[in-house]
Amino acid sequence: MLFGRKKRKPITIPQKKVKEWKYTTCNYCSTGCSIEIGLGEDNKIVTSRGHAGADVNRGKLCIKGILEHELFTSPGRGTEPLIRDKHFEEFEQTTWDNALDVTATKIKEIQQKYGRDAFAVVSTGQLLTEEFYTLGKLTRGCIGTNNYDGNTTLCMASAVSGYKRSFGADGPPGCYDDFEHTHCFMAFGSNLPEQHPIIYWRLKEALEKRKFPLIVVDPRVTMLAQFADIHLPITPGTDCVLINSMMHVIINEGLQDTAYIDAHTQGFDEIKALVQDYDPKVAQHECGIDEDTIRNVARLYANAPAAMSIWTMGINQSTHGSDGVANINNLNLITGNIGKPGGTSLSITGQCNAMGTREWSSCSGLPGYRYLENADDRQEIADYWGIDPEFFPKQRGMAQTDIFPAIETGEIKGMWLVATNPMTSMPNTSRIRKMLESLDFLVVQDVYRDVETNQYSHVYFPASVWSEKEGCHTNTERRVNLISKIVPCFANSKPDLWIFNQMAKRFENGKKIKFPDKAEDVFNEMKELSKGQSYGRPRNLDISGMSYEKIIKARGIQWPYRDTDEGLKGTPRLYSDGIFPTKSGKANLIPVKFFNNNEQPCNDYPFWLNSGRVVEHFHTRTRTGKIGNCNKFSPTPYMEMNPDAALALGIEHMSYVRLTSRRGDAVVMVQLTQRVAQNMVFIPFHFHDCVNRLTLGLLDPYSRQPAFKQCSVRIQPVDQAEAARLNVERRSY
Ligand SMILES: Nc1nc2c(c(=O)[nH]1)N[C@H]1C(S)=C(S)[C@@H](COP(=O)(O)OP(=O)(O)OC[C@H]3O[C@@H](n4cnc5c(=O)[nH]c(N)nc54)[C@H](O)[C@@H]3O)O[C@H]1N2
Ligand SMILES: Nc1nc2c(c(=O)[nH]1)N[C@H]1C(S)=C(S)[C@@H](COP(=O)(O)OP(=O)(O)OC[C@H]3O[C@@H](n4cnc5c(=O)[nH]c(N)nc54)[C@H](O)[C@@H]3O)O[C@H]1N2
Ligand code: SF4
Ligand SMILES: [Mo]
Repeated sequence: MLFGRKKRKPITIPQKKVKEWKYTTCNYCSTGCSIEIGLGEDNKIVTSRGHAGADVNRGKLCIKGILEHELFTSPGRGTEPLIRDKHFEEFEQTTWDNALDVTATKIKEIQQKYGRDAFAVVSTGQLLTEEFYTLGKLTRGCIGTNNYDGNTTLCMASAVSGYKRSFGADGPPGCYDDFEHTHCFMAFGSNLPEQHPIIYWRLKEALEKRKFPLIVVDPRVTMLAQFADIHLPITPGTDCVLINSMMHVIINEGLQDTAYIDAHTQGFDEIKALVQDYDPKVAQHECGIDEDTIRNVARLYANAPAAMSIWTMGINQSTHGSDGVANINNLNLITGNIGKPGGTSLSITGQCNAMGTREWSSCSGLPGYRYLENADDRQEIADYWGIDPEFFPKQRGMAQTDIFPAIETGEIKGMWLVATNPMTSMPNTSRIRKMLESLDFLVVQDVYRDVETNQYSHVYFPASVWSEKEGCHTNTERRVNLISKIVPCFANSKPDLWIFNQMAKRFENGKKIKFPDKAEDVFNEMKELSKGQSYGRPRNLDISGMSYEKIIKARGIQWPYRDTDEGLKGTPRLYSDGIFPTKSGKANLIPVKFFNNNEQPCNDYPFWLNSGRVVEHFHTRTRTGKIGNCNKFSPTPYMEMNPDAALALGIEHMSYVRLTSRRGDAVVMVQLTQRVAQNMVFIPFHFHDCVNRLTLGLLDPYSRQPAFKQCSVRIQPVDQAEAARLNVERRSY
């Protein structure tokens, strides 16, 4: 029997006529989806699809990945190197040789006049790992500045710092497969459905097979919170109080895993003593979660045969970021939930290759998780590169968030920015603008010449993007995957690897160190450096068994994967044997005493200002701002506001308002929604001259990561016609 219209014509999607599918990996978020790009008759790209055989995404892609192939010819791409004397003059087109010569000369001039560290290099989490390793060689081995860091300080630094303090080394110990085994899932400050849609899909799949509690800690009713069994709308910045209080309940009720604690951890007595101060009766007033809920969640977590936590920026971007991570690790250690299926402390990484930069870029040390502070590590790398170990500093220099203020004090005179856009992404825009304006020399290396930061540069290097080049990424679950070169480089843009190699030739040590042209040869160097022992135990970050061929065949391999390993699987979990890369082999339990040092709402600035992301945009919109559908979903800077709070101020849905903080002001459109509480507003940070004009960005003492999500503002109505005009002017894309 037929239903519906008799002559219904089924919707048909026109055939795309794909001649060949090419393998690559997504270059936006850290989920690490495998993509196949379809080439038509004339080798032009006609479509993309998720790779059905890839374990990460199993054929799925999100809205960004599916349209990523439109990037190659998107507007604003850099075509030729550009140069000018002063940042306010017009650019002139120049040759690569001249742009590189001028830059090398300027770097040397600044270093001779003011010292080696007066020139800073700031990179990203979005290059290929081979490029990161090469930039590290260039910066640490040739240029020799110690003020070298990346935007991962805005993003993952707290996770790195917390992992190192708890386990002795960086590296997320869990994997997506843990969803299939867990009996209790707790997410802190992470909005998976929007920010890691395919990780969320993996979680949903697991939940559909077998129900387990989903607990979400987030001051905002995010999409993940809407799907949660228990939502804890925490007072901003107080996650450590909640976790201490959960541990209070667990320890006082004897729910901890004493056998695991005794065998694999140190410091339990200190934790036990500290959490006595965090009785839920008291803690509830500080963290905003009622005492019964704290007890209930603590019991659920501790009684589960396997429980896991994930977290993202709600934890990392905080003055207690590193402590928050250490405390999540504490919770998992005392309940015996590390390294077992479904029991883990899994930091969800941000950018596509934030892991690659942590592993290989030498930003915070030397390649392969080696330390500048360790003489053996310095010697080993100096020998491998063929230079004098005395060329290396003996301790790490400044982080990105300290490098910028050092421009104000005159310590930093020149800077090279690679694939990052601080004019939009750093806190307190007007201060950042003044810093960039006052540099003697700024070189910007970006795929787009219209990126806001390029307004302040003296030299611009046009870089090639994503599948215009070849190399690896590492995703959230330590999976190394391959980006293949599928299209030629756009115009006269060059791969970042090429740019670094050319620059190396202009420095003395560049003649001593090998700088291979081919990405795979660079990968082979990294493989060699990943082998062997670290502090008397086999190195975890071991990729010596991998090759490009094997990676494609497996659609990504998780490290450690040693040259003695059989099969293509890699290692899904770290620390399954309960042995940690610390001196004693035991994990550290770290007591976290909480004190509230955030800017808090007050009479003058009565609202919490929270910021983050939406699914359709990536960061500062250099890419998604230009790709059809992505920008159509949210083309305008906007703010989520509670309807009752708006009513009290006479503010209407879809009207413009002005926000003012102690730093500056911003005009945005209001979206009324119950997602935010009456005393809070939320603004996606994707728009230039918007939320980061307002943010304070106090720094975490360990990681130097800014607290992007906690500061205070006031809100006033504005002249609607003027605001609309301003908004049109601002929408430059
Ligand atoms: N679509 C899209 N996806 C992305 C990105 C993107 O730009 N667009 N960027 C990638 C990158 S680099 C990153 S780092 C990740 C970020 O991924 P997420 O961290 O998931 O995203 P955010 O929206 O920054 O912040 C997550 C949540 O933290 C909450 N939060 C704020 N303050 C607190 C607090 O004090 N405690 C707790 N528990 N939560 C709090 C916010 O309300 C917000 O919902 O996303 C990655 N994926
Ligand atoms: N208020 C607020 N601010 C935030 C955050 C927040 O939650 N709230 N989140 C912070 C976080 S977690 C992050 S990660 C940062 C991100 O901050 P940014 O790194 O400044 O943001 P992006 O827009 O990703 O900048 C990357 C640049 O690299 C370019 N690019 C892409 N691929 C390549 C390539 O292969 N080669 C080269 N040379 N260039 C390339 C892009 O065009 C883009 O201009 O923002 C931070 N800022
Ligand atoms: S989930 Fe992340 S990695 Fe996967 S397609 Fe979307 S942006 Fe790309
Ligand atoms: Mo990030």
